[in-house]
Amino acid sequence: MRQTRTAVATPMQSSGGGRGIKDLRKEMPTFTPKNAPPFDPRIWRLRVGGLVKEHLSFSIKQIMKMEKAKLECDFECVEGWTVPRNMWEGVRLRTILEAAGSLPEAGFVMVIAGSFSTCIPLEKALKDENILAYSLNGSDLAFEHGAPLRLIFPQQDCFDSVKWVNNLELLPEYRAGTGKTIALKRIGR
Ligand SMILES: Nc1nc2c(c(=O)[nH]1)N[C@H]1C(S)=C(S)[C@@H](COP(=O)(O)O)O[C@H]1N2
Ligand SMILES: [Mo]
Repeated sequence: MRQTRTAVATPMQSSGGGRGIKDLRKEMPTFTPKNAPPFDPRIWRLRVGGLVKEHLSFSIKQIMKMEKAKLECDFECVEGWTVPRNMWEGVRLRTILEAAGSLPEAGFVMVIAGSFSTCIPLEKALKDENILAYSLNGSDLAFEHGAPLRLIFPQQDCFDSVKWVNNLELLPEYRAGTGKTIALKRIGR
């Protein structure tokens, strides 16, 4: 059974005065945009294309058999909340990208989940800490947190940690993704 995670806001004393409250949460809050792509494990694939030596497509079973990686990190959203110490488990983004092999002209990777996307320099994408996660804090990742597979890209903005990733596209140049605009619009910015 999947756990339903609810947001628990725990007001904390801030040392710096000002507004005086830091929005520290115990669990990742849940919000599922209406356009979240549906997940059917029988037909779901992660596709890797664009400037790669080999176009690849993985089932979630295949991904779960690949070398596992764990990452403990805080998750901070531009909205102002933080969830400390999440334990993510999955496969390194690097493992998937190296399986396809990037062509020398590739400079960026577009991480795509349906109409939500973010464009990352390949050099940053290949760092060991970036995980395509299928597990959070010891449980299967819940759909609202991006199952079957979500990126955790700890050195970037919250909207770069794309949920429901189903496509990686290697590009020669930077092309703006839609994620930042979608995420900022949601919080009225
Ligand atoms: N596909 C997709 N991924 C997404 C988003 C989204 O709207 N769609 N929102 C981003 C933002 S702004 C945040 S803060 C986190 C929230 O993750 P959570 O829903 O697991 O708490 O997901 C990120 N990844
Ligand atoms: Mo966010």
